Amino acid sequence: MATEQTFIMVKPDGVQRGLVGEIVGRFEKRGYQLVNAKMVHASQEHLEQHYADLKGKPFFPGLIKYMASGPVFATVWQGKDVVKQGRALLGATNPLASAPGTIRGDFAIDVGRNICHGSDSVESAKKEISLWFGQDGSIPYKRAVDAWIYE
Ligand code: DAT
Ligand code: MG
Repeated sequence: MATEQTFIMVKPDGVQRGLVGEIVGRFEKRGYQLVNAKMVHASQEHLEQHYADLKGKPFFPGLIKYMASGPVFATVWQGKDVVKQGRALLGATNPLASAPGTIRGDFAIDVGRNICHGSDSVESAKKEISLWFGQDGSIPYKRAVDAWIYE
Protein backbone atom coordinates (compact mmCIF):
# COMPACT_ATOMS: atom_id res chain seq x y z
CA MET A 1 0.00 0.00 0.00
CA ALA A 2 1.28 3.46 -0.90
CA THR A 3 2.49 5.72 1.89
CA GLU A 4 2.30 9.01 0.00
CA GLN A 5 1.58 12.00 2.22
CA THR A 6 0.22 15.50 1.66
CA PHE A 7 -0.08 18.70 3.66
CA ILE A 8 -3.64 20.06 3.90
CA MET A 9 -4.35 23.28 5.79
CA VAL A 10 -7.62 24.94 6.75
CA LYS A 11 -6.88 28.66 6.27
CA PRO A 12 -7.93 31.37 8.78
CA ASP A 13 -11.28 31.95 7.02
CA GLY A 14 -12.04 28.22 7.12
CA VAL A 15 -11.28 28.12 10.85
CA GLN A 16 -13.38 31.24 11.53
CA ARG A 17 -16.28 29.87 9.50
CA GLY A 18 -16.33 26.60 11.46
CA LEU A 19 -15.30 24.46 8.49
CA VAL A 20 -12.47 22.48 10.12
CA GLY A 21 -14.69 19.46 10.81
CA GLU A 22 -16.24 19.58 7.34
CA ILE A 23 -12.85 19.65 5.60
CA VAL A 24 -11.25 17.01 7.83
CA GLY A 25 -14.41 14.90 7.45
CA ARG A 26 -14.22 14.87 3.66
CA PHE A 27 -10.68 13.46 3.74
CA GLU A 28 -11.64 10.93 6.42
CA LYS A 29 -14.74 9.81 4.55
CA ARG A 30 -12.79 9.39 1.31
CA GLY A 31 -10.62 6.90 3.20
CA TYR A 32 -7.47 8.90 3.77
CA GLN A 33 -5.62 8.55 7.05
CA LEU A 34 -4.94 11.54 9.32
CA VAL A 35 -1.35 11.22 10.52
CA ASN A 36 -0.79 14.64 12.12
CA ALA A 37 -2.74 17.82 13.00
CA LYS A 38 -2.38 21.04 14.96
CA MET A 39 -3.69 24.59 15.22
CA VAL A 40 -1.10 27.29 14.55
CA HIS A 41 -1.21 31.07 14.42
CA ALA A 42 1.66 31.36 11.95
CA SER A 43 4.09 34.27 11.75
CA GLN A 44 4.50 36.35 8.57
CA GLU A 45 8.06 34.93 8.19
CA HIS A 46 6.79 31.34 8.39
CA LEU A 47 4.07 32.06 5.83
CA GLU A 48 6.54 33.80 3.51
CA GLN A 49 8.56 30.58 3.61
CA HIS A 50 5.46 28.47 2.95
CA TYR A 51 4.55 30.64 -0.06
CA ALA A 52 8.17 31.37 -1.17
CA ASP A 53 7.34 30.33 -4.76
CA LEU A 54 4.77 33.15 -5.01
CA LYS A 55 7.04 35.95 -3.78
CA GLY A 56 6.84 38.84 -6.27
CA LYS A 57 3.22 38.15 -7.29
CA PRO A 58 0.98 41.23 -6.91
CA PHE A 59 -1.29 39.38 -4.45
CA PHE A 60 1.61 38.14 -2.27
CA PRO A 61 1.43 40.83 0.50
CA GLY A 62 -2.35 40.42 0.78
CA LEU A 63 -2.00 36.63 0.86
CA ILE A 64 0.50 36.76 3.74
CA LYS A 65 -1.64 39.25 5.69
CA TYR A 66 -4.74 37.05 5.27
CA MET A 67 -2.88 33.88 6.23
CA ALA A 68 -1.44 35.58 9.34
CA SER A 69 -4.82 37.05 10.35
CA GLY A 70 -5.77 34.08 12.55
CA PRO A 71 -4.99 30.48 13.36
CA VAL A 72 -4.89 27.80 10.69
CA PHE A 73 -5.49 24.08 11.12
CA ALA A 74 -2.52 22.18 9.71
CA THR A 75 -2.88 18.49 8.85
CA VAL A 76 -0.96 15.64 7.23
CA TRP A 77 -2.84 12.95 5.31
CA GLN A 78 -1.62 9.62 4.05
CA GLY A 79 -2.81 7.22 1.37
CA LYS A 80 -2.68 6.18 -2.25
CA ASP A 81 -2.33 9.17 -4.66
CA VAL A 82 -3.25 11.51 -1.78
CA VAL A 83 -1.41 14.57 -3.19
CA LYS A 84 -3.38 14.66 -6.45
CA GLN A 85 -6.63 13.40 -4.91
CA GLY A 86 -6.28 15.97 -2.11
CA ARG A 87 -6.12 18.79 -4.67
CA ALA A 88 -9.18 17.31 -6.39
CA LEU A 89 -11.09 17.28 -3.08
CA LEU A 90 -10.18 20.97 -2.53
CA GLY A 91 -11.17 22.11 -6.03
CA ALA A 92 -9.61 24.77 -8.29
CA THR A 93 -7.57 27.64 -6.78
CA ASN A 94 -10.28 30.11 -7.81
CA PRO A 95 -13.52 28.95 -6.15
CA LEU A 96 -15.52 30.40 -9.05
CA ALA A 97 -13.86 27.75 -11.22
CA SER A 98 -14.32 24.96 -8.65
CA ALA A 99 -16.97 22.36 -9.36
CA PRO A 100 -19.80 21.91 -6.84
CA GLY A 101 -18.94 18.89 -4.73
CA THR A 102 -15.41 20.17 -4.11
CA ILE A 103 -14.59 21.97 -0.85
CA ARG A 104 -13.95 25.34 -2.51
CA GLY A 105 -16.84 24.83 -4.93
CA ASP A 106 -19.19 24.24 -2.01
CA PHE A 107 -17.94 26.79 0.54
CA ALA A 108 -16.00 29.65 -1.12
CA ILE A 109 -16.36 32.44 -3.68
CA ASP A 110 -13.24 34.67 -3.77
CA VAL A 111 -9.74 33.38 -4.64
CA GLY A 112 -8.32 35.40 -1.74
CA ARG A 113 -10.66 33.59 0.70
CA ASN A 114 -10.49 30.05 -0.65
CA ILE A 115 -10.47 28.42 2.83
CA CYS A 116 -7.95 25.62 2.29
CA HIS A 117 -4.49 24.72 1.05
CA GLY A 118 -3.16 21.48 -0.41
CA SER A 119 0.34 20.52 -1.56
CA ASP A 120 0.71 20.55 -5.36
CA SER A 121 3.30 17.72 -5.67
CA VAL A 122 4.92 14.97 -3.63
CA GLU A 123 8.06 17.12 -3.43
CA SER A 124 6.19 20.22 -2.14
CA ALA A 125 4.31 18.00 0.32
CA LYS A 126 7.60 16.82 1.83
CA LYS A 127 8.86 20.41 2.14
CA GLU A 128 5.57 21.68 3.62
CA ILE A 129 5.23 18.82 6.13
CA SER A 130 8.77 19.49 7.30
CA LEU A 131 8.17 23.29 7.48
CA TRP A 132 4.96 22.95 9.53
CA PHE A 133 5.70 19.84 11.60
CA GLY A 134 9.51 19.64 11.70
CA GLN A 135 11.16 16.29 12.29
CA ASP A 136 8.01 14.57 13.60
CA GLY A 137 6.26 14.93 10.25
CA SER A 138 3.75 12.20 10.95
CA ILE A 139 2.61 9.82 13.65
CA PRO A 140 2.49 6.33 12.12
CA TYR A 141 -0.24 3.95 13.23
CA LYS A 142 -2.00 0.91 11.77
CA ARG A 143 -5.65 1.20 10.79
CA ALA A 144 -7.77 -1.93 10.83
CA VAL A 145 -10.12 -0.34 8.28
CA ASP A 146 -7.40 -0.23 5.59
CA ALA A 147 -8.31 -3.78 4.58
CA TRP A 148 -11.78 -2.41 3.64
CA ILE A 149 -10.42 0.59 1.71
CA TYR A 150 -7.52 -0.94 -0.24
CA GLU A 151 -7.71 -4.23 -2.18
P1 DAT B 1 -3.28 26.79 -4.67
O1 DAT B 1 -3.66 27.28 -3.29
O2 DAT B 1 -4.47 26.24 -5.40
O3 DAT B 1 -2.11 25.84 -4.66
P2 DAT B 1 -1.41 28.80 -5.61
O4 DAT B 1 -0.34 28.00 -4.94
O5 DAT B 1 -1.20 29.19 -7.04
O6 DAT B 1 -2.83 28.06 -5.53
O7 DAT B 1 -1.66 30.14 -4.79
C1 DAT B 1 -1.65 30.12 -3.37
C2 DAT B 1 -2.78 30.97 -2.86
O8 DAT B 1 -2.58 32.31 -3.28
C3 DAT B 1 -4.16 30.59 -3.40
O9 DAT B 1 -4.75 29.55 -2.66
C4 DAT B 1 -4.90 31.87 -3.25
C5 DAT B 1 -3.84 32.92 -3.54
N1 DAT B 1 -3.90 33.33 -4.94
C6 DAT B 1 -3.48 32.62 -6.02
N2 DAT B 1 -3.70 33.29 -7.16
C7 DAT B 1 -4.28 34.46 -6.78
C8 DAT B 1 -4.76 35.60 -7.49
N3 DAT B 1 -4.69 35.67 -8.82
N4 DAT B 1 -5.32 36.61 -6.77
C9 DAT B 1 -5.40 36.55 -5.42
N5 DAT B 1 -4.96 35.50 -4.69
C10 DAT B 1 -4.41 34.48 -5.36
MG1 MG C 1 -0.13 26.15 -4.16
